[in-house]
Amino acid sequence: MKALDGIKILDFTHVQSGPTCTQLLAWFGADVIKVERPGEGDATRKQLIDVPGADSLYFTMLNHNKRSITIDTKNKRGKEILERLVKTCDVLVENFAPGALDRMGFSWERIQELNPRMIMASVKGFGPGKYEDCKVYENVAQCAGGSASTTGFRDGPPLVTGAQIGDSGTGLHLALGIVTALYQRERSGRGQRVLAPMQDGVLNLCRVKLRDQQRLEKGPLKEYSQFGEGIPFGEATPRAGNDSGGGQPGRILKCKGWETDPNAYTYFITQAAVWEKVCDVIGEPEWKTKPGYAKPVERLDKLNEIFARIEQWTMTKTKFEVMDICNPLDIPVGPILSLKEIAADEGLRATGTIVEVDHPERGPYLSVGCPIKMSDSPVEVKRSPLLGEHTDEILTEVLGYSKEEAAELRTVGATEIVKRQAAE
Ligand code: CAO
Repeated sequence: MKALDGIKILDFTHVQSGPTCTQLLAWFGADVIKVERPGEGDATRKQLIDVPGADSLYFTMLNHNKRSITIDTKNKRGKEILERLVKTCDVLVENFAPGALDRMGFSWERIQELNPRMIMASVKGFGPGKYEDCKVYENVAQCAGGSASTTGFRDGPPLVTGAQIGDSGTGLHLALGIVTALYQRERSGRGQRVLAPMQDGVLNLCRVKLRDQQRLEKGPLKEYSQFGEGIPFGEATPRAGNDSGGGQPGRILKCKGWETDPNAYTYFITQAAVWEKVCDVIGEPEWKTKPGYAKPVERLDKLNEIFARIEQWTMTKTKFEVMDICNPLDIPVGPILSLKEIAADEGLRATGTIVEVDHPERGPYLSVGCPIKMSDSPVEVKRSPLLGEHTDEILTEVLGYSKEEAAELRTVGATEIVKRQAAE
């Protein structure tokens, strides 16, 4: 048994944000039925192609454990099938551009008429307001949600991060909204709308930066390296390079081999509780009691000097040796791992966070499995569906059409989409 066994998801998502959400729900046991356009499907199927003719890694890595049905929802018969799906499913998840679902004839009001228990969950770029009609991709959300202005170095431009906090981050937010709405439905008997705007999701993850914005109004941010460097603060939370975002100062420091290996670095945190051990490890035992160094607040204007000294030590060790020495002493450090190293990590493979999946078109590939582990709801990662692979079984087994009707619906859908494309 899985946590979401028996829950049917009408997955009307595409690209990354929505598919991340429905993939998680599938891993938790929901039956996720991905509705795609005949002939094309999710645009990511054919984006960033590495194996000619096969679904891309972009698609396969975001759509595990789902079933795919192709329906042209712009024709009459397609709309009929979609209506049946709305009546049958518990949740509709979508991340179309604003207004697309209304134009298709499936407004929230219409969905409630068809199925009052339906939970309708959407990702949009922005919430209600002046930007609500905008189309949004990952980096736009990172910029509008406060991340880009606070990422990077003070003397450089704003930076986007590699972690897909706008897309996958918002998908996570949406998944939480959906399961919470399912829980409420148990008691209310009613569905509801769930909206996760990408700007809001990124801002939620940048919460500490809004904390700093307000602290800045009361005085300089003493844990930022710019304070120790004597550089005045402006009006807004600045970019803080690799400074730690919390109350325990930290930096990225070079390790042995940094001259040739771009990832021979470690993160190093001088947590107050282990300051004395840090001093011993780097060979500065007198700093344990020296005025100006002994107490955390006294050290704030000397962080550059302190981290430069720690770096002299880390440069004599590999990033893994730093970990091996500091970890037993409870000094928080972390090697900068490349994706090559992560792909080979035996620990991540053992827990199923890195998985090898087989695919009929592309053969075996690596993917990220479910990052959330539940003791009573195990996850088995299954390959993503081929386009329309489950159309017949969904029409017959889920929606109750006869085999003949299903065969006819397939032809009608295909014919009508060709006609429409010709007309366009
Ligand atoms: N049959 C027929 N038509 C279909 C269909 C189907 N099965 N599935 C979708 N469509 C149609 C929709 O009806 C819509 O058509 P109209 O514009 O004519 O109403 C169109 O396909 C959907 O298009 P879209 O505008 O959503 O797609 P796009 O590629 O132009 O834009 C994106 C993509 C991501 C910018 C936009 O969907 C968006 O802003 N989504 C919300 C925010 C979001 O999730 N962004 C992150 C995406 S991941 O990086």
